[in-house]
Amino acid sequence: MKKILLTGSLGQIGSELVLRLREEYGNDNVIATDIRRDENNKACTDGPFELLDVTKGEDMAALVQKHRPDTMIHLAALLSAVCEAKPQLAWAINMGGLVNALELAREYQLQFFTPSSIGAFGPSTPKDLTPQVTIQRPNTMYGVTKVSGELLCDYYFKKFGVDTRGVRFPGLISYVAPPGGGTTDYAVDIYYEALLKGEYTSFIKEGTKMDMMYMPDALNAVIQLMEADPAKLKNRNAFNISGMSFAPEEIAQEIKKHLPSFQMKYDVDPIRQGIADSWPNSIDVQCAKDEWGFRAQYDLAAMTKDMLDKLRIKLNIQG
Ligand code: AKB
Repeated sequence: MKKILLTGSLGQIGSELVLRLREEYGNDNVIATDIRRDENNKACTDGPFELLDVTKGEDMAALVQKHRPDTMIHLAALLSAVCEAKPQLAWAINMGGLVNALELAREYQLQFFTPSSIGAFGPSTPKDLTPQVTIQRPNTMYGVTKVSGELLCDYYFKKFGVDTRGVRFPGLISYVAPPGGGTTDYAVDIYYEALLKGEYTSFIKEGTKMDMMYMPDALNAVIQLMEADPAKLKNRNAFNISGMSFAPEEIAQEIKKHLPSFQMKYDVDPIRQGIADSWPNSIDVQCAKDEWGFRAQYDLAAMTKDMLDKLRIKLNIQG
């Protein structure tokens, strides 16, 4: 990666990945794009930024012609709960945007990254230590777009030789930018509410385990995979990766170690619970370890300490 163009740069991942890439590859070599501008987001202000609606292929092409990147990181997509509420729009953005981006990767021979998700699995997938290659019959529109995306990226690699790479992200937890409309969002919200209100009402029920990962590990994973020796990659789209797996009561227990009076309540949202129930309890990350050296640094305890420390500063909370 020498010159990188990102879509969806002001989202949860993009807001941090753009800055991390600018540190590694230089400000001018990382072109951030998004459908909106936000002068409070450094991804928008600390280097090149362009407005882009990813469903408009000609606009995307004009930016590739203008900036001449060698790499495209395509992040723009709707998350699981929003996809269920607006399935037609989800297809238009998640698949329409991906096809536009892949076509440019083919035409301009760009290295290509796009994330898949644990949402690419479904109710008939093995629930525990879910293998890299397994049954993928998701029953959500998010899952349908993620499996289709994985297959399409494989197709562009095999048919056109595009260097496509990707991971199946679990729920991502960060204190910088909030996620929007995901099923795993509770695991971010809980830290804010624990500090601000001393209690949290979870929309996911007790006992529902899902894979999660702290954002610094997710950013490292993207860079490590993109820099990996292609000869070592047997899989490409997309690698299972995860930092931890927990249920709501387990994250609540961990928070209580730092905030002993913290209280957890439950008011389950049937839509998001249904999505969570269709996803694995924990996935097997061995292929990512073997093929490009994936390692997550943060477990639930280390992440919780860091989240609470960083959010205290961000929210200006003493003690
Ligand atoms: C979501 O909950 O939709 C995302 C995901 C796991 O892909 N965080």
